[in-house]
Amino acid sequence: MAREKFYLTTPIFYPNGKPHIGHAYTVIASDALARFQRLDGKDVFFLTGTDEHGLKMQQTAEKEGITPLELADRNSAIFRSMTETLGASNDEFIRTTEPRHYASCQAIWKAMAANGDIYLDRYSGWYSVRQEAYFDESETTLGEDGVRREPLGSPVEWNEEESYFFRLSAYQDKLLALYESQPDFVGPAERRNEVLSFVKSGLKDLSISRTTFKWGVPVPGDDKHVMYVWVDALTNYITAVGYPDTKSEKWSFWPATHIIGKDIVRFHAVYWPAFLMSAGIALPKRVFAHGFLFNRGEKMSKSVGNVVDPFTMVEHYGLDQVRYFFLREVPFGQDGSYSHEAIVNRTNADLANGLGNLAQRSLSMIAKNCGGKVPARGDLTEADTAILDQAVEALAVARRAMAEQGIHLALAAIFGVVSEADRYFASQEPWALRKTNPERMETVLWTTAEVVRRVTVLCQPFVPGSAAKLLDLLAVPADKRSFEHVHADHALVPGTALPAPEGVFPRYVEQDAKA
Ligand code: ME8
Repeated sequence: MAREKFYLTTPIFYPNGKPHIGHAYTVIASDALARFQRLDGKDVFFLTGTDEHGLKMQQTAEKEGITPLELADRNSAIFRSMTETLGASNDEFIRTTEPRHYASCQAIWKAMAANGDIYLDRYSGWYSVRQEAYFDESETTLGEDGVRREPLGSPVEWNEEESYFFRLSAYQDKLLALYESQPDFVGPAERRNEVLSFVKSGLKDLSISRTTFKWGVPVPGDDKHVMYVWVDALTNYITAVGYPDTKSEKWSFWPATHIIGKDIVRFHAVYWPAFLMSAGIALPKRVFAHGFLFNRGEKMSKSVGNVVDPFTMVEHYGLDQVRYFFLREVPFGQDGSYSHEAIVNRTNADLANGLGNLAQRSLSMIAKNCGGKVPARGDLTEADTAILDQAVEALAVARRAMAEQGIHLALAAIFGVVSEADRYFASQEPWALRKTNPERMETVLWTTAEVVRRVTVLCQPFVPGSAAKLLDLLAVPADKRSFEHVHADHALVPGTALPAPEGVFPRYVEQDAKA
């Protein structure tokens, strides 16, 4: 039977500078979502990349005295290496300067034009280079410093030129009908409301080309114009799955679920579906916007260095620690903050003292008392069955949560089982049973190890490296690690030889305390 397809995207990032922790956050969260569906049996295509055209890229390059492509090459490579450092499992990394992308942009442009939605006129209005967006005069404010700014604070400049327009105004009712008929098209609810009120307040036609600079995809049939960078950028999502070749095998991944930050909801939930409707292309399944991260910088320890640099952060705390922290601590969809204390507290409590400690205690008892083999499983008591079942139930809860991007809720359910298993282990006192009832001790150790196995299989999307090590320690074969194997049918087999146990989640120790 053909597996269900699942296509997930991150925004493509501007490589006008180096990646920061906000970019890393989007990649980590999207990676967890993609890995989860893969482990749950879907045929997943996970895409990230860089957005290399536009005035911002051109101006930054000019300041540095290099070409925009040189700037893009240099920084795109750093973004790519960030995805590797973060353990991202993206299937492709797209760059908008690739030839296949030019072809795809020109094809969607022609399709929109053929539908009568593109016309030539003059544009005059305010443009923010930082946002790469046009603003109504009413959306801007003139500061005391004489600088006019858009609502997020970046300066806008007056721009007047010949421009192609997209007939966005013709899509107001169709978009409202979309949000109505597909209530989960935009999430979370706050973002959906924001989009609804923006569209209800009336849509103006959108300027979609520029003549004052050249760094973009040429408009088909009119080389004086390059496409507005957002037309080009959004189109990456279909380029990557083969557009305009909609007969290709890859195209069967479309439509996608788009994960973005809350700053770019309007582009994804208003402009993008309008372009797609115009071009006769299926609409995305969902656009989910996460919140913004804020650095409680003053609390970060000096030894951490530049903490907004994702590379430094991973080096300092460990990859899975960083991944776990952001995924568990910040409710996905809401704003969040990070600080040294919060990272240390969260990862020490849940990883080192939680799952790590439970695994280490049970596995070292097994090594010492059961000949380094999976212990014998006697009759199970109610307490044994209860904790074993909880791990299976956590899969159902996590599945429901992840279907709605509730990453923190999935993790809460999974780590709830770890806490429960800790209490089970403490109350069963296997160390005391060693002399009084060794058979029962083995059953308790088997149960604990089996719960650790189930929980660890579920942890893979979030802390992939550590979970793999832990599954190695439990001698779980590589092809027995997907979610279908959480079930009791795939339980640890007594007598299986286990490798010597070792710690998987090191406890963070303060630098000063180490000295
Ligand atoms: O907007 N907290 O690229 P960009 C959380 N090229 N996430 C953050 C963040 C923060 N403080 N800062 C940035 C663009 N992000 C366009 C996108 S898509 C077709 C084109 C993340 O480099 C968040 O995902 O400015 C946000 O949406 C994205 O980076 C913006 O990245």
